[in-house]
Amino acid sequence: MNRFFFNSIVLIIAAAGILGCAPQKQEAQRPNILYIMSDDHAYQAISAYGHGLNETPNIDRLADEGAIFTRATVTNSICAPSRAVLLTGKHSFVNGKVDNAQPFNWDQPNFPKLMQANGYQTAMIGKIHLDGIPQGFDFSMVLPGQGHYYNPDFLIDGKTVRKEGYCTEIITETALNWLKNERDPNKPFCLLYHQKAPHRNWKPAPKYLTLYDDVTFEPPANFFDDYEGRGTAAKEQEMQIDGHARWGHDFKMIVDPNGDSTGFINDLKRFTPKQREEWLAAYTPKNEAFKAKYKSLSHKEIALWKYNRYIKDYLRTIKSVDDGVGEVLDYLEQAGLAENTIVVYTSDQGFYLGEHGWFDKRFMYEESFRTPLLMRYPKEIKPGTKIDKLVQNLDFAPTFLDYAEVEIPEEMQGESFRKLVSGETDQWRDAVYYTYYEYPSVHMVKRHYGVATERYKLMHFYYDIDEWEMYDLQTDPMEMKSIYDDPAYADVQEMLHKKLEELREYYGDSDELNKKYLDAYLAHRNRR
Ligand code: SGN
Ligand code: CA
Repeated sequence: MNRFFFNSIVLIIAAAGILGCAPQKQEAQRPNILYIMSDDHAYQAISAYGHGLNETPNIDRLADEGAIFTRATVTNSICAPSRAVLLTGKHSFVNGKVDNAQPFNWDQPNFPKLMQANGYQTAMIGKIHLDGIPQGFDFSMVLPGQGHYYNPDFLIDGKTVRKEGYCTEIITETALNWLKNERDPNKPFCLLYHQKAPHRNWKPAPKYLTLYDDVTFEPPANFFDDYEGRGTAAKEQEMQIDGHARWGHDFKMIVDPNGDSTGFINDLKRFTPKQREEWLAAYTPKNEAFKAKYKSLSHKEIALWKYNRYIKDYLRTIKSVDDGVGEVLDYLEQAGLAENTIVVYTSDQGFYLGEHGWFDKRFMYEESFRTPLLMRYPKEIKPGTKIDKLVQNLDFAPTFLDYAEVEIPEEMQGESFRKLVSGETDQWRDAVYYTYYEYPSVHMVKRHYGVATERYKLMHFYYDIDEWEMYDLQTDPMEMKSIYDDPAYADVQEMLHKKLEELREYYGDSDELNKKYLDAYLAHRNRR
């Protein structure tokens, strides 16, 4: 072959690469991302975590065929801030969305925007809970605010559309339809499939209204907690199942045991006549049976009934979430997409299922600080992988960008856990930082921040109190007694204070920032 001819061939091959052949090949190899998130789904209510409460066979498939994270945590245990963190990869005090009340700035970089700019097709379907039009998505269909379980409204390209049916099922159908019919099969996709369930006030699907009717659940060992051994914040919260949950809104009584109307009837106005009829047929007999014996029950028996009504409705809504995960995983398999799709299941935070007598979240205590995290990617993650390291929701954005081969912006504060979950490294951070701001507000959980290591936790509650709490999770996994003032732990206390200061400095948090966000919060409340 003469030299000129050879060089020409090289040039032609190179040009073909630049003009599209080579990148297209590479494009086909970049993984799809299916990011499934539910709202307030406690790890205690996923059977793969082994708590024995319920069965979630479809979510469990991700752990069997991929990885389960036992100590994934959030940086701020509340809905909208958690979503802002996962999109931006930055702590609340940096992305600005510190509580549910203050506005979110969509103009800052987020991982879907970056993936979109780098050849991915992106979609957001379900609950986002961030005001404003979502940025970074080729398609978005989101619930305005909290959304409704029955016949929910959705915002599609800024327009409100009411859809008849059950929210969890509608979100699943829409996600499946997007995967099957709407997306461009020549591009890798990134789909955020985000359920509203199992958020309060737990309304099950018509087909699950009587699920668990024949079961009695035992509450956690610390359900009747008296909060001795902890500070003022634990004592003054307003999230007790027996105390703060309401007869109508939470326990689904139209008339309470004392004969007073609860207002719950208004919730049923949104239902179609058929939905209402099915609902009443399922709940009226249970409610009447309880009311008939109410006066003869002890306080403790009533508390246990409340716990059962709460946990059953909560788990019923999860059943539909798990069904949806199954449908979507089945579709990936049928369509030949399972191998090249990273599937993540997580929640915006954890939740109390009666631990300390509570529902809701917000505290840095384990049940709401932790969040479930399961992940499958057959190409890199070995089936049955278990990760105990301290990953956080802060890490999602950099992790997804890493898989998508998109440069991770300097301003993102999380770390990609790609190499951790593939087993390529076991090097990881040894402590995480936490902040919580929404106070005074519903459930009255005081402002706090803190640091957690694998074994210990230190928290500072501030604003209208100034109290420190410290826990040894090895000797006290239920966090029943603060050891902050225990002389035997003086060295640990010193170590944790040091770590806390290091992390605040590293991430850029300070008392001044706390003050700034407090002032903005109080001003926002006064305007309303
Ligand atoms: C609502 C709920 C609260 C819940 C917040 C925040 N009350 O106010 O129980 O803590 O949302 O939840 S309800 O009357 O609407 O049920 S979050 O997940 O959006 O942060
Ligand atoms: Ca939530």
